[in-house]
Amino acid sequence: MSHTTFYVTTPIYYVNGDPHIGHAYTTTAADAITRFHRLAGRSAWFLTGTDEHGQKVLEAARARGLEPQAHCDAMVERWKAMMAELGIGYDRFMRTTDPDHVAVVQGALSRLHAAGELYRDTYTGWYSTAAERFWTEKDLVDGKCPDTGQPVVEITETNWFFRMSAYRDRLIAHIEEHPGFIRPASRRNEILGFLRKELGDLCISRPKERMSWGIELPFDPDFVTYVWFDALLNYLTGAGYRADGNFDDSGRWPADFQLLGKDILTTHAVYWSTMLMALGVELPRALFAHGWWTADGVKMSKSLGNTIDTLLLKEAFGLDATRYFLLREIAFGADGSFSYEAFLARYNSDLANDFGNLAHRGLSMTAKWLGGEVPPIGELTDLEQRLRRDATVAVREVDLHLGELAFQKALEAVNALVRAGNKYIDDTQPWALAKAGDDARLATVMRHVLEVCNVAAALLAFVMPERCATLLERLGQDDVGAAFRDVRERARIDELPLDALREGTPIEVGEPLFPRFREMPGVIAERLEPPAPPRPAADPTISWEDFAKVALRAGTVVSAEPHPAADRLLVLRVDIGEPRARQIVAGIADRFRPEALVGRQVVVVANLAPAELRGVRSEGMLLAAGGKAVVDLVTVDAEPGEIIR
Ligand code: ME8
Repeated sequence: MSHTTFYVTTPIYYVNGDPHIGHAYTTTAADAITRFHRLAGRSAWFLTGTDEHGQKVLEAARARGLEPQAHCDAMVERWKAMMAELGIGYDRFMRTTDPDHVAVVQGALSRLHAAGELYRDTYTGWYSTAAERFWTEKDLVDGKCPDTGQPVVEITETNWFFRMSAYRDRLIAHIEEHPGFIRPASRRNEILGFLRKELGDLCISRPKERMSWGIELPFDPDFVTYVWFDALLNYLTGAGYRADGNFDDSGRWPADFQLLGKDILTTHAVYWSTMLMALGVELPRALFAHGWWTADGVKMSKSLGNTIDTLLLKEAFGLDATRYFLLREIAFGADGSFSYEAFLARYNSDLANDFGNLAHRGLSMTAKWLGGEVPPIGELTDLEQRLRRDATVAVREVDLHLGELAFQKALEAVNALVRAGNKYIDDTQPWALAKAGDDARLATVMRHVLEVCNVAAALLAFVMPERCATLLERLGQDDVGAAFRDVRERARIDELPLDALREGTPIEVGEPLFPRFREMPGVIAERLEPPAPPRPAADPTISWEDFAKVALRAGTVVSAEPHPAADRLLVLRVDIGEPRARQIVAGIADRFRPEALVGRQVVVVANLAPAELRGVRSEGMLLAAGGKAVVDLVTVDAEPGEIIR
C-alpha cells in the first residue's frame, strides 16, 4: 500500500472534563495544516477524537453518578461542540469506544500475544490515577507523581506486559537516523536521554476486579487493556488499519504529522513507536511536541482548573481571530503564557490595524475613485517591483515554514507583506493621485493594493477560513482553493503573484473585516481584575559598553528541584549549549512548581560570577518579569547557547 494522503492526528482527549484552550490549540493547529494541504489540492485526512477508557474517565463518571458509557456519550457532545465552534474540519472523530477501534485493539493484542511479545507477571509499583500509569519509587517527586504532582498509591498485582525493552536499541537507532521524527529538535535529545538510561517493559493491562472500564484482553478475560495501549492504536484505526493487521487502500499510513503536547511525548515516542515495531508497522514520519499554554507559569489543565475557555474568546473576538491568535502568538514547540491583554493587543495590531485596514483601504478607495472594479495595471515603478518581490517572498516563506509547522513564522511572513501593502499606500498616496486626476497611476496603485489583499487572504485562509473567504469574495474570487493555488503557482514559477485578479471584476466594500476594539470586550472585561498600579519612574540610563558586558544566552531547563535548605529557591540545571548544563539557583519557588519548568526555554545571564546560595552553588541567573514577586520567566524560542542582545 502506498502513502498517498497527507495524514495528521491530534491526541485523543480524555473525557474527564471540559475542553479548554490547550485542546483547542492542538486541534486548531491540526485543522490548519490539513486545510493548507487541501487548499493546495492535496488529498488530506485529519483525525481527532476522545480517549474514553481507563480509571480517570471512570472516576469522572462516578462523580456524576453515571455509567461510564453514558458519561462518555454526554461528554463527547461537548468536545464536538467545541470543535464545531472553532471551525475544525476533522475527517473522523474517533471514540475509543467505537466498535471498529475495539476490534483493532483486540486484533493487535491477539497477534502480539501469539508472537510472544506479551507475558504475564506480578509487579509492585506506585500508581498515579492522574497520569494513568505506574512509577518506580525513584521516579517519584516528593512521594508524588512526577508528571502531575498528584498522590500515588502502592499496588501489587498480576498483569500482562509488553516486551518493550527489546526494542530500545532499534528505537534509538531510528531516532538517530531520522532527524525529523521527533520535533522540534530540542525534544529529540530529551527522548534519547530517557532511552539511554534504561527501558523496562510496559504493563498493558488492568485487572478487571480493580478497573473494568476498558477493552477486554482477547486472550485473558480477567483483564482489560491499559488505556494508553488502547488509545495510541486509535491512530491506526483512523488510518484504515484493520483487526486482521492489514490496511485498507486509503493510503494514509504512515502519518505525516502526529501533533501532541510535550506532556505526552514519551508515551508517543517510546510506547507508540515500540508498539508499532512489534506490530511490524512503519513508524509515523513526525511526532511534533508543542509547548504549553500556561497561566502564571503553570500549565493550564483540567485538573488544576486554571484554564481559558476558547469559546469565550470566540464570543468576544470571533472565530478567525481566535484561531489566528493561537497559532501566531507562540512558536509551535515553545510554551507561552496566556493573557487577554496580549490577545487584544495582537488582534488590534495584526488584524484590525494591518490586515483589516489594508483590505478596507483597498476596497473603499477602489469603489470611490475607480468605479468599484478591479482596475488595469499600467507602468510599474520601483515601488511596485518591490511589492511584487515582497509578495513572492511571502508565498515562498509560508510554504517553507509550514513544512516545519512553524505557524508563527508563516503568519509573520504574511503580516510582513500586509505591512508592506499599507506602507505602499502611504508612499503612493492614492488620495493625491485622485485629486490630481492621474487615473492611470491611481489604477496601477489600487490594483496592487487589491492584489496584496488577494495574496494575503489566500495565504491566511488556512488559519482564518471565514474572513479570508469573505475578503476573496469581495475581490471577485469565489473559490478560495483556486485563488490559493493560483498565487502559489505564480510564486513558484516566478510569474508574479500580484497579477492574479481579473481586470474589470466588480469588487464589494462591505463592513470592516476586523473592527478595532478600543477596550476589552465586555464578556471578558467582567472576568478581569482591576488594572495593575502604574509602573515606577524611568530607570537611570547606562552606556552600551556597560550593557554589552552582560552575556545573555538562550537555555533550556533540563531539571528542576526544590532547594534542600530554602523554600523560596529552586535548583535548576539549564542547558546553554555548553558541554555541561549550568546549575542555577533561582528564587522562583513561590511561582513555579519544579516539574512545570522542565523543558522551558529561558534566558540566562551566563557571565554572572558564581555564588553560593544557602549552600548550593549557582552559576548564572535567569531573567524574569516582576519586581520582588516573580510574575513570569522570560522565554525565548532559540537553540540553547544562542546569543541574546
Ligand atoms: O493526554 N497547553 O489527554 P488529555 C497546550 N488522552 N496543550 C494542551 C494543554 C496546555 N495547557 N493542555 C492540554 C491525554 N493540551 C491522552 C492522550 S493520545 C493517544 C492520548 C493538549 O485530555 C495537548 O495536545 O490530557 C495535550 O497533549 C493534550 O491536550 C492532552 O489531553
